[in-house]
Amino acid sequence: MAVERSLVLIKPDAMARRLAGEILGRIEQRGFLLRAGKLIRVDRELGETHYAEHKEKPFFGELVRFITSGPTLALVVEGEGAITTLRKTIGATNPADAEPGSIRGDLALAMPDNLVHGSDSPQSAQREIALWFTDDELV
Ligand code: IDP
Ligand code: MG
Repeated sequence: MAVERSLVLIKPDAMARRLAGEILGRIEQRGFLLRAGKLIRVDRELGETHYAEHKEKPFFGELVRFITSGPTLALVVEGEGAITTLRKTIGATNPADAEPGSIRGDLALAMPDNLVHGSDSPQSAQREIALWFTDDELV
């Protein structure tokens, strides 16, 4: 499998619940490497742009309110299968369907507050990393 990069967001619910260390620990223990990181209070424009693919969904307003509700820890992680394998570590979008052992399956119950974001394809990863980070923030 190819070495890939993914945008990871430790979302405001995870920050409020003091789960940033737990979540980052699981990602690091799986073997992924941190290439960039910053704590951001997401504004409406960034939230709407990041989640633009969901603009027409009934939960879009709730989703943007959620992602702008408190600090988010944005990260770029790298490793083999950093897209698909990392999304397995994160677990299914709806925590009710997420397998025990995954981050969402162990630590979350509902949506939109499902703790963590991981890019869903190489194209999404490229778009999202460019949206959240400048080139010189990647180490
Ligand atoms: P993903 O985060 O697993 O990639 P997406 O389908 O891209 O899932 O949805 C983006 C985010 O929108 C989810 O992580 C979750 O926070 C929120 N979300 C998705 N579906 C719903 C819903 O039906 N109700 C409320 N929030 C939702
Ligand atoms: Mg998604």
